[in-house]
Amino acid sequence: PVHRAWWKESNVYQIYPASFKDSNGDGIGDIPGIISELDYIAGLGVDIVWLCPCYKSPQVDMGYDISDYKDIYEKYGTLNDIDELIAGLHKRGLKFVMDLVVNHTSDQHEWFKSAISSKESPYRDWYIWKKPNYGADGSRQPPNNWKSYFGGSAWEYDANSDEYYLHLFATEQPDLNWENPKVRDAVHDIMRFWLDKGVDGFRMDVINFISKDLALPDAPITNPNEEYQSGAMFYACGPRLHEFLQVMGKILKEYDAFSVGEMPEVYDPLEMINTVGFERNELNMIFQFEIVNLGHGPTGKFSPGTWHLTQLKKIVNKWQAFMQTNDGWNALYLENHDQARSVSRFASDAPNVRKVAAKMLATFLGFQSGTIFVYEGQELGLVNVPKSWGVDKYRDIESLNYYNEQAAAGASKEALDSILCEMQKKARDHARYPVPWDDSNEYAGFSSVTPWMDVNEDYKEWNAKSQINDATSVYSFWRSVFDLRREFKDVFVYGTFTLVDAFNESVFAYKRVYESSEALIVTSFKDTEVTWTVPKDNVKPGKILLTNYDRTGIDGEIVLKPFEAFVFLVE
Ligand code: TEU
Ligand code: CA
Repeated sequence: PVHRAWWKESNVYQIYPASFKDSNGDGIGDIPGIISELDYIAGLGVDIVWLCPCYKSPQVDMGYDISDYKDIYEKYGTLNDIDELIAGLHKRGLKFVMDLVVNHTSDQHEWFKSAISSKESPYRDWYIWKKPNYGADGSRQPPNNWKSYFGGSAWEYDANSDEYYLHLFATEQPDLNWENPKVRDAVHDIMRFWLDKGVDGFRMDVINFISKDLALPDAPITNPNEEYQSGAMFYACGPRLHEFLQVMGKILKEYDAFSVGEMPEVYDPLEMINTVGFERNELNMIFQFEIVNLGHGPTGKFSPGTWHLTQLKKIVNKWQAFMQTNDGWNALYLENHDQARSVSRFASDAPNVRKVAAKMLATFLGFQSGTIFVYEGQELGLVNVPKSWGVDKYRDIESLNYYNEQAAAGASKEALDSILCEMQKKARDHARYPVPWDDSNEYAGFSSVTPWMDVNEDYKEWNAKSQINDATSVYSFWRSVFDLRREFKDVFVYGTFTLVDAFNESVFAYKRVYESSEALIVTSFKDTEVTWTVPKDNVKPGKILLTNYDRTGIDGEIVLKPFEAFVFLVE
């Protein structure tokens, strides 16, 4: 039987502090701006807010490079603002989850500034240092051939000590050495600091990277055109991961705290089931990357790639099945601050269909088994930035490093245009433009001055104010999804999941069953009409619970309109 728990029945809203709302006219979102919109957030019908990192940081990677885990980035606010945010959420019956980024720190963290100052520093082995390799020609080389996610080698040379330090991400994000018990104790102390302040849990950044193969061996050449290779098989899900997670899990259990682990480079749910098995007391759930990696090309995210609905069905079916049979739990998401807008990416942002497409994706995701995560703006049906934006309007280190690295390597104009084309589909920037609140000024009511990143020009029609009181809006549709999950909790939260008409290339249909309760969820991923026959063993009496058009019933053969979606409850 599936264990019941409050975090299985909760819906989560993710906030990116820089882009949510600017309260003090400096063009940057901040915590008081979030506090000013708590009724908007609570009105959506979510139960938990996850706030991306707001700690002290030089902002090389938008706060995922932390220089003080116990203080707040001054442009976002103060520790008092956090206390006020927690109180405001708790008063509305919502919980508050912070982002725990402990695979690495900023290079400006006190620990690292000490570590790099001398080999004798007590903090030296809080990080991962290795002697250089030397080529046949005597040239100095990094300790292995691993690449960083943000370009170049994953190793940075420190001439002062003639050693390299490891950074899987930016050079300003040195990896912590989790083999060192002092590092683990420091992380446990940070967890307790926030849990004691009333924080209800954590999203844990690349948490499956904390245990690495200590030999740090060269990776096989998977991409012959690249100088450096992915070392993921040696740093993802290493030998001591479950040991480290079980210690953190005990602390979380003490507070009945929420936990979701971000786990890139994981494709085998069985491996991860061990992490989220209910009785294992490690994490409540994990973010896997198989859906959001659809459309990535053979040489990485910004190389052309395609995806098909049958691939999506295979992935969803695998994770739904594993979590059902191993008493694990899914974190269900299509967007976050690292992903492009799902309407543009998995459906269509053409003006005449973007609204029904947004509702179709809400239906597709919203009735699966797991905890639903909605990213700021997804509830409004936001889409990618216009194709008219040049590279100069992009802001993200991942996008810009890649583009500039290719340009510096002499990529042709066609090659660079192709990269910009892929950025227009998949860059993290699409999730980071300011949330449009209204059409009160040219900054969509996000700020009174030019924001750190341009607003999307469609804000006049697509903004919160125009949706919150419109029963036909995407915002209202998401609220209905959450209301129905609560009203029919047994079938939508705890029911079984079965694909219906699994080989259909246009329609993603699935069934949820819990004892005598049964629901059929049908979503068309086509921007044209599609004729679809309800498989005969699914033709049963019942009623439409939710539709993104005006469907009133289903019989054997039906014509689905572009991106049509509905939920049918058998009675
Ligand atoms: O992301 C981890 C991660 O793997 C992403 O970099 C992902 O591979 C990439 O964004 C896909 O385009 C986490 C945070 O969510 C991300 O914002 C940080 O940049 C990264 O870790 C480093 O902390
Ligand atoms: Ca501000």
